Amino acid sequence: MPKGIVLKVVGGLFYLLDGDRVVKATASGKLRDYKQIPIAGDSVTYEITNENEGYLKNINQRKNQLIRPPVANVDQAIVVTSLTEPAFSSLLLDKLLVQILDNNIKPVIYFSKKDKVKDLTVFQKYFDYYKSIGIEVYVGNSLSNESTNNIQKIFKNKVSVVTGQSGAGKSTFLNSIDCNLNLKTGDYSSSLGRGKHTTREVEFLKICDGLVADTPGFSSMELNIDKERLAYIFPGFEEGLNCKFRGCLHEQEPGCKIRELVEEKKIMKESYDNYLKLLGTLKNKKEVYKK
Ligand SMILES: Nc1nc2c(ncn2[C@@H]2O[C@H](COP(=O)(O)OP(=O)(O)OP(=O)(O)O)[C@@H](O)[C@H]2O)c(=O)[nH]1
Ligand SMILES: [Mg+2]
Ligand SMILES: [Zn+2]
Repeated sequence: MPKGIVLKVVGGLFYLLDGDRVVKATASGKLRDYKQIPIAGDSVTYEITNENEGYLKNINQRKNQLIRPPVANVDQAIVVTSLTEPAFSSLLLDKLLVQILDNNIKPVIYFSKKDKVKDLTVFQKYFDYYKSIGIEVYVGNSLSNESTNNIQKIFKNKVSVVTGQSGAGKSTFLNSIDCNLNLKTGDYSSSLGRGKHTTREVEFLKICDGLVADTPGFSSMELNIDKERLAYIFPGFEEGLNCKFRGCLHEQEPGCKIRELVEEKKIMKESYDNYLKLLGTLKNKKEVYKK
């Protein structure tokens, strides 16, 4: 049976990429017969019914998946983070990184809109820090393809997804990598403090010998993870995970290696504070849930 990758899902129709052709498939039988509902990025088998039409038969097991945006089987997630409009937030960046790392996906950071920033040195500490903890970091102006030329290589033979706030510049970034994509972009609204939710659906596109999913941005997001897992996968904590106590939440526990690394400035204090904030939110959530 032929195989394909789900490029996008629109109103019950699945657009499947099989080699060079795109097949529009409906789901055979009822969707509830599937153990999972097919999402973009799924690898599926299908039956051909017409020239470019078919029935989706089966979803192959996913190697990973993100809930928001809903995509499966990606090699890397590129977090598009604007330095301004919308304003940079290291808390949001850390939150996004947590979500990606929690799903065993490799994160890459692209800081956009460097041309709009008067003094770029203000942000240098973030560029340096995220690099120092092993994350690929790029800084660019997506309106000039000159500055995104050196990023093209990361898409080669990979399945990627871009994620980030509405208005951060995800679609503009992808257009700058390949102007044939011609993705719709929208203005930043200073009264709303965010973009205008221009991209409406998750869609995989061919780019630089790879596939990339443009996705709708969001204005807020909630983490769905337990505290122990947060303490384990938080970006930058990897090196220090030999605290004295197993399951250390890196708060006030004696012999906490993470706190030592914060003291030694190997973990950025601001990022550690973000960790404590996220931990606090998760703790409160549980209490509410128990009541
Ligand atoms: N000056 C400048 N403007 C940019 C840059 N990147 C994006 N923009 C602008 O930011 C606005 C929002 O860009 P989009 O690409 O639509 O943002 P998005 O992240 O795709 O937003 P959603 O689809 O709503 O999630 C547009 O007006 C872009 O022209 C950049 O690097 N420099
Ligand atoms: Mg967009
Ligand atoms: Zn600890």
